[in-house]
Amino acid sequence: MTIELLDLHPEPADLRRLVEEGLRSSPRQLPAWLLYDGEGSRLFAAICEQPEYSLTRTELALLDQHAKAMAAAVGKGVMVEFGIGHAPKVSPLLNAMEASSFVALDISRSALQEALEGLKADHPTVSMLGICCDHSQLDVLPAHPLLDGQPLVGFFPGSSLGNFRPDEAVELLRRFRHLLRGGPLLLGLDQPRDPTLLEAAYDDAAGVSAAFARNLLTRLNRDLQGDIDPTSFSYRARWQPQASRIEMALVSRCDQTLQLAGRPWSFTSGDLWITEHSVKYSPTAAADLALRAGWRIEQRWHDAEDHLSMHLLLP
Ligand code: AVI
Repeated sequence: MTIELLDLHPEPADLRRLVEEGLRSSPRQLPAWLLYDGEGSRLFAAICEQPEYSLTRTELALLDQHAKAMAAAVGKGVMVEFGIGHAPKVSPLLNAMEASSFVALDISRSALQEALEGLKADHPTVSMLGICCDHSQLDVLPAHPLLDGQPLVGFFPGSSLGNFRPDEAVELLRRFRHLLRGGPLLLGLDQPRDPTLLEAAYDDAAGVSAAFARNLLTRLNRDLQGDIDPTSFSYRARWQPQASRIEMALVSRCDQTLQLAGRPWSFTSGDLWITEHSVKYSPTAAADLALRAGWRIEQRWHDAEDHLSMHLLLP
């Protein structure tokens, strides 16, 4: 049983266009997936280990506890995980589903490779396919024997949907409905809670969240011939109650002009470069979102404190 990788990663020309669009917008903000080059994916895995960031631990425990019930509820099918990252969560589900194949998508080739190799060690009989791509732009899954004619089960854990604007989140859920060809989707979302805890989760004492945000600048320097000094930006994470989200931003420490993608970009001291939003959905808000995208929530599993839920969405 092998691991196969397909590369549908965006071309550098697309990257330049996206970055120019994002830096011309007000406030300045780029798509969150740009945070996940190899180093960004490694730093995100380190965030998941921080004591302040409980999301990953809570979700893993929830999956361990309810994998059998989830497997029974989704039925038979090839599991397709959107955005697997460095540290896969799918293991208990593969066991409970007695899976013979698994397909993972991720924007980072190195994270994808590493995640599938790690999974393979625990599931040697499962055939694995990795697709390196931006799943928010994918119109169809590529033709492949693991996918062709098979019923599919989607898996989108980690509250990653929260990193999209609500209108984009609806669009993404619609896209998944189309990609999954009538199959169900397991969607993990964390919920609004004490703002002090949330702000600490996104600005940990060890500075890993700040390093993750600054790595975006290092990545852009490398990929688009920039001269940005990452230390010329400070980092902050703020809870914005009206939008039910954490805003993560780099803040220019001084007046400066950067070179990037072959042109200058001016920042005055205090100017924001938003790196990410993380929207927190209550169960009601999640149900509303699902409905707008043509899904309905059939079932919900949550932790004891009701901070995080795994939802079963049916078309
Ligand atoms: C991947 N995603 C769900 C994380 C989150 O919680 O919004 C990204 C993250 N960024 C900084 N910390 C975590």
